[in-house]
Parts: sequence; structure tokens; C-alpha cells
Amino acid sequence: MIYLEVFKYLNKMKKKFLLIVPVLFLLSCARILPPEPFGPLPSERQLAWHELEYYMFVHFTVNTFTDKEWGYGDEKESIFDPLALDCRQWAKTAKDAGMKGIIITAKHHDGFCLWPSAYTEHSVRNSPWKDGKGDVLRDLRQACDEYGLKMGVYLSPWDRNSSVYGTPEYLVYYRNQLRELLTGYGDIFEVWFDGANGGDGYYGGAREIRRIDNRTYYDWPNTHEIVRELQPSAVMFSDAGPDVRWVGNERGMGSLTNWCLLNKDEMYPGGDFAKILGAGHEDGNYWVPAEVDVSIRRGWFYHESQDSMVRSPENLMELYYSSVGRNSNLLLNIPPDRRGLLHENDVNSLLAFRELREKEFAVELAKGKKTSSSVARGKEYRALNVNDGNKETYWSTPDDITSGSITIDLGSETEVNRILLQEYIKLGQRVQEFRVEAFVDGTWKQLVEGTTIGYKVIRKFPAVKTSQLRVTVDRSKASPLISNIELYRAPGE
Ligand code: FUL
Repeated sequence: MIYLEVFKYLNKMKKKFLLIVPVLFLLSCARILPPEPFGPLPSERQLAWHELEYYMFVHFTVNTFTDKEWGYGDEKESIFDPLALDCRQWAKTAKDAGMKGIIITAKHHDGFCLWPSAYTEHSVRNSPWKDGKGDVLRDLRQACDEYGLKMGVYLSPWDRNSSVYGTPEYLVYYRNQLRELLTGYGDIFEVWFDGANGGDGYYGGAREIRRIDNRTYYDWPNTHEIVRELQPSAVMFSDAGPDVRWVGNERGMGSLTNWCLLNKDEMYPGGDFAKILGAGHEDGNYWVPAEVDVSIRRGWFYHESQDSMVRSPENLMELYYSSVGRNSNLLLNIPPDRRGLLHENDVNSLLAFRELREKEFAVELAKGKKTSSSVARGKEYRALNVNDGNKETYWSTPDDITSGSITIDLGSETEVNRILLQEYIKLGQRVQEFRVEAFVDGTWKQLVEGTTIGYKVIRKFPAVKTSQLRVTVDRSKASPLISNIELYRAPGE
């Protein structure tokens, strides 16, 4: 009797089994869906901008010859005479330094134009340089093309030379100049809208104070449209975006907590937002990442008295950690001198910084090493995606899980003191809290405690000898997407 029951049971199970097998087979074939995008996303132009990371700022105008930082607007065109001006030297230096582009002050607050604008007499056209036939923008374009660099322009909204500054007519003038820059000099990758406005100026001889309302005067949305129309791939920078935001200081300090998000509708260039700009808005409704602008010298323009105060390669390395290492791009200013050349001290420091950087990140230790994770979304989102050298693959968790850890097995005891982490930002910035630990003497030892990651974070920690390293995302707005983890043993310490 009992045999009959067992037989019936097995027979029933066989039928079930016959059903289960194809279901399991189908399940294993079903592709696990990728995570849904979360929150504001970067545009194509912003994604391309993120990858530039490090580029040169060039401050050059009549101030170079008057030893000032802000020209009043009454400087004679005759003082602009850089006898050895060579944009190829700037571009070569930028290239050799590992930079990806150059942004030039086509017009600073003094109103002097480095290109022969058809809308003013106050330009290189009336200077002795190349008998008035020169055009710094044209030379720079050629040099950038020769060295494979991108080119950007700074067009100061505040113009202390223009007689119509402060009236609606000035907007017509400003936009005409912008059109000249965006149509005459090839592809522009970034347009820099400065927020400064000190009030007083020459203003065509009026020599008075002119106050404008930063909120309304410039009618920014209509100026932005010109850039979108003429250079759709260019990003626009200002205190409040629309594409890239100021980091809130000129000391080279990115914020450790740095959201690429901003409620930019509440903001405008020249407003009092410095405190907010470092961290951005965790719940911001636009993607507006931070750019760190900082000078290699105390001033933005060249002053002979500062020749001995050029930042050292070690100092530049620190700047790199506090900018690129904190989810920001680094726009490093190198001001040409009165000859029109980047000064030897600046060039030497820049090139030595490149060497230092190369030594710092010489050997990547995580690449191809065995990885595992506490949880994974599925086959296509496994931990091995974080060190496969492919920025399009990433580790992720199921939708309802917003924390988890990845362990990298280094195979043998290895010294490590730097970690680089990247989120897959195409689907939004998510991570709110993370931790890095090493397995030492049988326990997990904490090396780094962090908040945001975003496009990229590089963190230092005292050298540790370990065979296993663990990255834990403790808090994330949605399933975390980690696309890259790199480990290094930087020299020293
Ligand atoms: C500031 C300007 O006033 C400085 O002269 C410089 O151009 C700096 C990058 O931005 O707002």
C-alpha cells in the first residue's frame, strides 16, 4: 500500500517537474531589466563635459599690461602689445600638461576684445599688436586644432567700457558679440558667463556707478537660446548654470558632498549663492554639475610680482584631489605674461604636476581582480562590471534594494592608499553614503567614509596592506549603479 502512495507521489512530482523545468528555463532566458533612470539626468553635452575633467583657463587682456585685476574700461588700446604672443605655446603646454581644452577671456570686465569685433573700437583692431591685424581668438583656434584641444570663451556680461552698459541697448551689443564668437571660431565647448559686477566704470566717458538688477537685467533665457542655436554642443557656465555651475569659491575647493543637481530656477548669476553651490541640492530638479575655477597664481591676470608665487606641483596635486577627486571639473588658470607667453615658472610647475599625477596613478591594482557582491540585480549587473575597464557596464541591485557591498579580492597582500569610484550617471546620481574597508588581521578596517560619488570621486587613505577591499553603499536614493572602482598605491607616505 505504502509503495502505491510513494509511486503516486513521485508521479505527481514528475508532472510538476516537467512543468518547472521549462519555467526555470524561460526565467533564466528572460533579460533582467535595467534600472529605471532616477531624478534629473545629464544631457549629452554635459556627459561629454564630465569626461574632459581638466582644462586651462587663460586670463589675458589690457590688465596684463596695466598690472591690474579689473580694468576700469578706459585703458588705451595702444597698451595691448604682446610682442611674442604665441597661442601655440599655450596649446602645447596645455596638451603636455594633460589638459583637454582652453577657455579664454575673449572679453573681461574692461570691455577690451581680443578679437576684432565689428561692434566696438575697443579691441585688438586698434592696438599696435600685428598692426591691428591680429586676432587672438583666431590664433587660439588654430593652435587648439593643431594640438587636438577644445576651445571655450569667456564673455564678461559686465562691460566697464561700453557707453550703453546698464541700458537695454547693451543686451543687443552683448548678444551681437556672442554671435561673433559663436560663429567665427569653430566648435566651442563651453561658454563662460561670469557673475561679477562692481558698479563703477568708464562707460564711454561717463565715469560713474551703474547698478543693474542681476535677476532681470541680462534676460538670460534669451541669451542662452543664442548659444543653443549656434553651438548646440556647448555647455554654459555661470553661478546658476544652466549646464555647469560655479563651485562657490576660487580656492580650488570642491565640496566632499557634491550633488550634480541644482534647483537653478531659484538662482541667477551674481546672486549670493556661494554657500549652496559647493554641495548643490540633493533634491535639485536639474543636472548642473560643479566646475572648480582656480588660478595657478594669486591673481587671475599676470603680474610680474607674482612670478615667485606660482603653485608648486604638489599644491596642484592637492587641487586635483579637491576638484576632480570631488566630482568636479578643474579649470586651472595660467595667465600669459606681457610677451604673450605662459611664464616658464608656470609651465614648469604644470609639467611637473603631470609627472606627479602619472606617478600617483601609475599602476591600477583592481583591474581584472576577482569581485563579488552582497547582492546583485542579475547576471548583467554583477560586481565584475566595476573593474572590467568598460564605462558602460555597472554593478547594481534589485529595484527595492538601495544598499549593498562589493568586495575586490586582490589575490595576495597588496599595499593600497587611493581609491577611485564612479557612478553610472547616465541614469542619475544616486549614492548618498558609502564606505571603504580593508580586510586586515581578520577584521574589516574602515579606510574611507563618504557621502556622494557622482561622476567621479578619488579618495586618499593611509597605506594599508590587504588582500581584500570592500566598498559598501549604505544609502542611495535608488538602486546604486557603480560603474568603476580603481585602486592605487601612490608613492610616498
Ligand atoms: C570673477 C572675475 O571678477 C575675475 O576677474 C575672474 O575672471 C574670475 C574667474 O571670475 O568673477
